[in-house]
Amino acid sequence: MEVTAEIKREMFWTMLLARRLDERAWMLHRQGKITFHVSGIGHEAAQVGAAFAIRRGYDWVVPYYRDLALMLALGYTPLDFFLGLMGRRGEPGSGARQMPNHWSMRSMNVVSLSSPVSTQTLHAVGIAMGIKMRKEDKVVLTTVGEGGTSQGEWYEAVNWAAIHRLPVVFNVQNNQYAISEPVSLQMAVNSVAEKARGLGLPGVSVDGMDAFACLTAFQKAVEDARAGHGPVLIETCVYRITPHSSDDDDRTYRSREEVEAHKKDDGLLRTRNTLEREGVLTPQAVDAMEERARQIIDEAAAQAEATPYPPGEEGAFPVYAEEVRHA
Ligand SMILES: Cc1ncc(C[n+]2csc(CCOP(=O)(O)OP(=O)(O)O)c2C)c(N)n1
Ligand SMILES: [Mg+2]
Repeated sequence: MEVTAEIKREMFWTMLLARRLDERAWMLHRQGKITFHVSGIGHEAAQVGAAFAIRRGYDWVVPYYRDLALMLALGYTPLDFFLGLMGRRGEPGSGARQMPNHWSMRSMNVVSLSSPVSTQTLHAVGIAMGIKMRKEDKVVLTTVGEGGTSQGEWYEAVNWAAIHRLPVVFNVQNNQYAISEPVSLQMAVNSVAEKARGLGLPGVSVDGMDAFACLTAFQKAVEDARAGHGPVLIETCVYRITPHSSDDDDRTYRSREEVEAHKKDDGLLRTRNTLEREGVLTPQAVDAMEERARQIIDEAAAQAEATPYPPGEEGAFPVYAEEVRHA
């Protein structure tokens, strides 16, 4: 697929919107308007590269909590995001009963994750098994952090997908930390891609700050999986610029110098520079996008804040097929 100037601009816009939304979430947290935020800052380029490689709305997506940019590329809206953060009525995934960032979107074949890390990898493989049994040509994209690949579930799922040559693209967003735990204490091999090879499927490591390198890698993996050649693992090497979540103080386990160095080589900046150099974007066009993002975010945040909390009775709905009333 040719990556036109239009597609490049759309990818950049999605990354920019994700970044500004995420920054607003941190601000809302500091203002005491939300209680928790888990951030995708630093992961956007890789996520957008993945999202633009699949047939959106046709293929299945089983994401993890950092995937704000991925979800925006699938049509999740800033209002959806804020309703989740603020726990307000009408949040599309769970009616505001899930934690924030436990995305789901029925219309786009996005399946919600459970909070125990890596369990979504098993769900993705189950869906892929169904696709194969029905002889469909759909692909499942699933994401996880590198720490999640230490879980037993991860090995079970990837092993099964390799044995049965299931149409899954496993994306591991390796940001070098699982909360405070550095990658060197998560694995004795040099990369997650190496783990994949040990389980019998191709493992590719790609620079996750380079949105277009990611797009190319995911396009190839999706094509192979769709053609029936089996699963592929893509490790996107990113960096989590923020603390793990709003409950984490990352000063206790990594230096400020390390974080600052990564900020200078961030995927959003890099994409902007590349596109300006190619003449696909001008500084004026970026300014206009910034203004548009600010307006969209202001409106969505205000709308979410004006939305009431769900009434207590909605707590059990639609968990049960029929309304349950307690005496
Ligand atoms: C089974 C399980 N253990 C521990 C946790 C708590 N926890 C939530 S996120 C996280 C870190 C995961 O790190 P990684 O997989 O590298 O993803 P990242 O957050 O870095 O993107 C942990 C330990 C959990 N949710 N589930
Ligand atoms: Mg990690």
